Amino acid sequence: MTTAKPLRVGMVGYAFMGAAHSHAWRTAPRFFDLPLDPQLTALCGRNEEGVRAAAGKLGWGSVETDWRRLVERDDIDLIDICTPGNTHEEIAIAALAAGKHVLCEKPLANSVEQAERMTEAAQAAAERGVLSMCGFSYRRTPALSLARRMVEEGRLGTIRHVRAQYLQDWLSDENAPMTWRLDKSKSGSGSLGDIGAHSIDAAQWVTGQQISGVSALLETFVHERPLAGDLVGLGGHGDVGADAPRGTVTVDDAAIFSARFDGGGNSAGAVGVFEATRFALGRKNAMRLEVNGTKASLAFDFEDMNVLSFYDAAESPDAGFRRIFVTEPEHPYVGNWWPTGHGLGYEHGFTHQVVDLVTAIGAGEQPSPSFADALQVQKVLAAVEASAAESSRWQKV
Ligand code: SOE
Repeated sequence: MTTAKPLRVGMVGYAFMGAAHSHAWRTAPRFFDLPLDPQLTALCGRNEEGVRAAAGKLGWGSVETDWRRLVERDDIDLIDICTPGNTHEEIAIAALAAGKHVLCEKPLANSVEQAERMTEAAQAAAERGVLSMCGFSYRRTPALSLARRMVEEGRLGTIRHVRAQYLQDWLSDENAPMTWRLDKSKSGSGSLGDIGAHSIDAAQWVTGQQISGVSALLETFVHERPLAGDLVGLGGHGDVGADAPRGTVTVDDAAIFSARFDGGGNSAGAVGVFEATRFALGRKNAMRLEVNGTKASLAFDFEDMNVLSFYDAAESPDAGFRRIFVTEPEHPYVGNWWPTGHGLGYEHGFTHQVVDLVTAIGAGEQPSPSFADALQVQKVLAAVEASAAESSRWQKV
């Protein structure tokens, strides 16, 4: 039984991310020594029947149907925001003002202006010891954490290329029903902000360089989709027929852009190519990153997430890329789980996110990624949308 002081969590939202975060809050203190002991104190959702059922299933102690009530409760120390992006600003700023730490799902907001106000509130709150983090969980996949460690140790030399793809296919079927992720007023953008944001954050974090400019193309392949009654999540195929009433898709289905990086202040900036789509038929959750340096290259594919591929120019040329199985105790986070070779999954990135957040709060230090880090991602998203809107640079062939 831990002697650590409780950290009483109130979470808003209980769909896919709510389930992943609940698992992380429950599991983190069982596998890692934390300075505070997370408690799943209250779950909030607008639909009372739904949130009660979710609280029972996911292990939350009480329920609320209005996030404003949750934020005011004096038995809550941290607000975890797992709702669509159009609600992030209001909830986060109110929570910070009420002295609650905040974990906010990605992307931080649906616009740079919202993200700037959130970052300002977070910086003011930090001066009062109230801390915040944005949930770019892929950073905490052990293989990507190892990739960053290798770049920081100089093992790749000067970075020349970044190649980032996030490929899913759950909307390839033109009759896959509407979801909040396809409504710009809720999601802010489509593939770009939902999955492209992960690639932008991971590329900047692994290389230590920030994107300084982009040239982009956005595409929407399917402009109308059947409306489904109780659809939740990724496009859960409710029993909608092709003749159901149809709603208008107001976001991108695919985002493609080239990027310049700033060099991280100490070397020539890398160049990058990014792709995010939900129409890569056959690719289910292929979050991929390849970094080419002057001394070595690395490559990661989330669909083979326990492996980091590594090519070292110092080895004999016929050595080729080797597969580092990132399951050794000295690899990031791995030592707290299973013996070598047993592997981890998607949910472990969320548990590691809780571990790092709670450790930072316990130490009174700024968690990473901060809202300011997430604001930088938001600026890249906005630049991609602005570039894609200016077709003037597009050279017809
Ligand atoms: C849907 O594309 C989604 O659930 C994203 O919203 C998540 O951030 C990603 O981790 C998995 O795919």
